[in-house]
Amino acid sequence: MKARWDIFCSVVDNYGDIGVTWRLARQLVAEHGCGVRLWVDDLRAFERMCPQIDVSLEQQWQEGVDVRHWPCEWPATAAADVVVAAFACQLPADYMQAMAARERTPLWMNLDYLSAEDWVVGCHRLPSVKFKGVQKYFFFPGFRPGTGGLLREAGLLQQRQAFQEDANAQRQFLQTLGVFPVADARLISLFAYENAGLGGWLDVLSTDGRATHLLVPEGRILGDVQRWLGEEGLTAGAVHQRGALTVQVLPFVRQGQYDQLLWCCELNAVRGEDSFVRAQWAGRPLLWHIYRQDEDIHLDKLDAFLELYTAALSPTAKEAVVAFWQAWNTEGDMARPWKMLQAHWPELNGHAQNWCLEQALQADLATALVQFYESWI
Ligand code: TRH
Repeated sequence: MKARWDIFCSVVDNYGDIGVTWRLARQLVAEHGCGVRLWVDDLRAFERMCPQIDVSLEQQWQEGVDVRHWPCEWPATAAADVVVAAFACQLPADYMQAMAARERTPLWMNLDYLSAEDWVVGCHRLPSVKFKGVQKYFFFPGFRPGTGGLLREAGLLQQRQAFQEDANAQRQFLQTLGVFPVADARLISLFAYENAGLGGWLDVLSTDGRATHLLVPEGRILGDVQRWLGEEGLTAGAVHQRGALTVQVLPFVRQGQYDQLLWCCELNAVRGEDSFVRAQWAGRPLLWHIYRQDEDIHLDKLDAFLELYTAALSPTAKEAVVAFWQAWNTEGDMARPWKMLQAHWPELNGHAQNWCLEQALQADLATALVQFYESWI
């Protein structure tokens, strides 16, 4: 009998919490035959990326996953064989009792935040707290060997490659979003938090010798886009041109469609955790807007990733990437680093593909979790 899993997701903000757990839950079902209950406290955030969700239901099946609304009043329920608390969320007290009451205690893990910092390797799979004999473990995703790896569905890179080799498929996909770029336009996707540095970048794109078509899914960066355009109330479908730059607002789409959008673009500006990983699987240069944390500790995480990601680049290409990412994350001047980046584009493009292949050598996160469970029992 395959193991039963309970995954707990508390939506703190935005879409990363549900984005990661929904992806993991589906993969455990589809590729490992696990029985998965996904407990989510905010079905509205879930609905954005999975529109078939019925937010009024306490229980529903979605793509083989038993989706449960995580209610304030916890229902009496038996604990599963494997329990994943995503991003250090606190489990319901009654559920913890149910874990302790099992004849064979469950494997209890905290699925941590993604970081490229080197201490992660030493902490991955270490025991954490204990509750009445039930041991909790840290489980860290990561980029380095010795971490839990990254979420990556089987066949993802082959699918991506076939799509990127098929200009027709890309054109048709973009058309479904209402996107009709002019010939030879540079496609850039822009998913980011509010960023005062955006204007400087858009200025340089609008005066560039090559046309750019900027695709902006509805979200937090839209205010800055509107300010730069001098337009108000932009919603999905809006298209505005300023010089060489066309700005188009897109609807928030399903995760699978968002992947395809990333695969179509020459550069993807992404944020948080899950879109950041998906942009790496796209095999194209990326720009990461890291989630801001108190006392700027996110900047250490940013540096750690940059150190790893740029290790194989030539010194000047590395300098360009570092300058570009740091400017974006400190709301600095984007014009100069953007120009530096252009001078290294072929190298950066090849590097993005190599990085993707290198990361894919590690077991994916879902497989690593299953392997941990198998070695634990
Ligand atoms: O939304 P994010 O900023 O999420 C998170 C949360 O803020 C979280 O609390 C924090 O800890 C974490 O960042 C670091 O960014 P992220 O992680 O990229 O999640 C976005 C999800 O939305 C991802 O699964 C991709 C998905 N998505 C779509 O499905 N369709 C879309 O159109 C877009 C733009 C995104």
